[in-house]
Amino acid sequence: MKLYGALASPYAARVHMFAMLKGIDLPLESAPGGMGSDEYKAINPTGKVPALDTGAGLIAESEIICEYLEEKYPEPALLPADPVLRAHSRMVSRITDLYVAPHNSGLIRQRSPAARDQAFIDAAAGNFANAFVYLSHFMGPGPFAAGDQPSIGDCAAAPFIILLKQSVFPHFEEIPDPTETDPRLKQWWEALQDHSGCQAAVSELDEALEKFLKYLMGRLGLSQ
Ligand SMILES: N[C@@H](CCC(=O)N[C@@H](CS)C(=O)NCC(=O)O)C(=O)O
Repeated sequence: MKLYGALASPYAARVHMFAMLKGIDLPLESAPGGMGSDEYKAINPTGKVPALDTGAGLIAESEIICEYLEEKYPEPALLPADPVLRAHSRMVSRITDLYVAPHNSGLIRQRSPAARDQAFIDAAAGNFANAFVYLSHFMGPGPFAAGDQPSIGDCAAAPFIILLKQSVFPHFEEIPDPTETDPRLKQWWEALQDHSGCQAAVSELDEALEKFLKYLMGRLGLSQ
C-alpha cells in the first residue's frame, strides 16, 4: 500500500495522521508527474492528492481513504463506538471540508500590500468565523473532536488549523485564531498537544508546512 501525496496537502496530511495514529506504515509518494498532470490523471482522473494505492485498486478522497483504513485495520479504533459520537466526529470532517477548506485559497496573495483587497479579506473573515462556530458547535463532548480519544474528525481538522496557524492567523487581524478565542476549540487544540501520537503528527505537519510555505512565498515573490 502507498499513498500519493505530500504533507503540505492538508488532505494528504489527514490520511497521514490517521495512519500514524493507527500505527500503519503508509509510505507517502509524490504523484507521478505531479498533481494535476496527465501522467497522474492516468492513475487518478481527478488529478488530486491524496490517493491510496491498495495494490488491489485505487481509492481517492481523503475521508474515504480514512474510512477504508478504519475498516481494514479496526484497531485502534479511530471512530468512536457510540453512533452519536461517530456522527460528531464525521461532522467535524465534513464541516472542515465544506466550510473551512474553501476559504483558504487566495488569501496567501493578500499578504502582499500591493495585492491587498479588503473586501476579499473581510468576506474570508466572515466565512471563517461561521466555519469555526459550526466546528465548535458540532464537536461532541471533549476534549477531542468527539470524545476522550482522537478520531477521524481530529485528523481532518488539525491539518487545516495548522495551515491557518502558519499562513493566515498571524497575517490577518480580521481572522483570529479560534483555538485561542473559542473555549471548545481551545480545549480541543490543547488535547492534541497533550496526546503523544497527535502531538507527533502535529509537529511533523507543522515542520513540513513551514518548509513548503517558505518555498511557496519565494516562488510568489512574497516575504514570509
Ligand atoms: N476532496 C479531496 C480534495 C483533495 C485536494 O483538493 N487536493 C489538492 C492538494 S491540497 C490537489 O490535489 N490539488 C491539485 C489539483 O486540483 O489539480 C480530498 O479530500 O482528498
